[in-house]
Amino acid sequence: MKLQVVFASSNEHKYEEMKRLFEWTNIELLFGLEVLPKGLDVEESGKSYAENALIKARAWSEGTGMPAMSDDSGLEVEALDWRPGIFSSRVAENDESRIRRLLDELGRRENRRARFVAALSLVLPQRAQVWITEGFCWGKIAFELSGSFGFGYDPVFVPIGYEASFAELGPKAKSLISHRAVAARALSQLLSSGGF
Ligand code: ITT
Repeated sequence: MKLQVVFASSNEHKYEEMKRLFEWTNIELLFGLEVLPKGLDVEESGKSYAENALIKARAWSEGTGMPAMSDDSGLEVEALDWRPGIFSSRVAENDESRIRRLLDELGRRENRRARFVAALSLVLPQRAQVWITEGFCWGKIAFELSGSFGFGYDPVFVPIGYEASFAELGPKAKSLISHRAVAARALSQLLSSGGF
């Protein structure tokens, strides 16, 4: 039987990606808002993705009494001194204004090198265990938006080796090469090497 794990997030897009990434493992991810309909207001006070991921997973595990998995992620842009980074979701109210702000700040700058980062944390209270992994995906910021798949900065992020944005490439490409996919593979490898 699969182990039921609550996904410590109110971001449904992230949940859909994570569910797909863990489908073949012996973990069944349940969307946080379906387990706790009012959600949890967790202060992401950490100084790194890993710290914030752990804060979220711990809070949801305590709030539900279940094992919990979280994702803390962000976009880092070289020409902006690697901002917005861990503040990626907090720089503006919605995806559209976050992207507008990013494109305005970058202007016509030629250096558009960027990377997505994701830290995943899994808290297993019954075993008193905590697992954390990190994944990166390098690419560049496009001059304009394109595509309609995904969420967040996907319409302006072109992964290295491709000529289309994540929002054009869609879920198949993301589940192979995204920061989240890399971190998810590392986590499932760790779990299987730990006899999970
Ligand atoms: P939870 O904390 O509830 O999980 P959130 O959206 O606030 O949801 P984060 O604090 O981890 O999540 O912020 C991540 C932000 O980074 C997210 O809002 C996007 O703007 C961006 N981001 C992360 N992964 C992304 C991806 O795969 N595609 C596009 N943008 C992404």
